[in-house]
Amino acid sequence: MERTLSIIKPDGVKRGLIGEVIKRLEANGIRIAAMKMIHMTKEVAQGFYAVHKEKPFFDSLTDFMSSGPIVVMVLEGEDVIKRYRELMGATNYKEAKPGTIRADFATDIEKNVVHGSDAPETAKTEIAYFFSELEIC
Ligand code: IDP
Ligand code: MG
Repeated sequence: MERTLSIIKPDGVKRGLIGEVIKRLEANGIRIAAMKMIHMTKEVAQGFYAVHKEKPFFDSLTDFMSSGPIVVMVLEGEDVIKRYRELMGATNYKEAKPGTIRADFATDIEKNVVHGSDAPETAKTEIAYFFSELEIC
């Protein structure tokens, strides 16, 4: 059993896509073990995306991620890190497979609706960034 961190980004929340994303998770047998809505400050977004701090898109990305509420979830299931990344689709929605969340809903390489951890170590760090063990069911 594996865990991963999922975020419905500010564009997804603003555009009314919370239900759509959750529907796809549940339809694919992915269990939601924790969920909350938060509005990150710029500093919290910078901390979350610290691995990207040298990237040219870091400032714009952290402005975007702190521009409105997000839904953060802990997902649980067998091989869930990879399975959820497959449901999300490629970072660049233009390269995402048809039927993935990003292919269907992203409008921009930055505004791509969802986040998902990319490996077991990052999943662990990212989950701990938002949730205490008591909040995970
Ligand atoms: P991921 O979300 O698919 O794991 P990462 O490379 O970790 O992709 O990048 C984190 C986020 O930064 C992306 O989801 C996207 O919102 C944004 N991003 C990535 N590459 C670019 C870019 O080239 N221009 C603008 N934003 C980008
Ligand atoms: Mg990433």
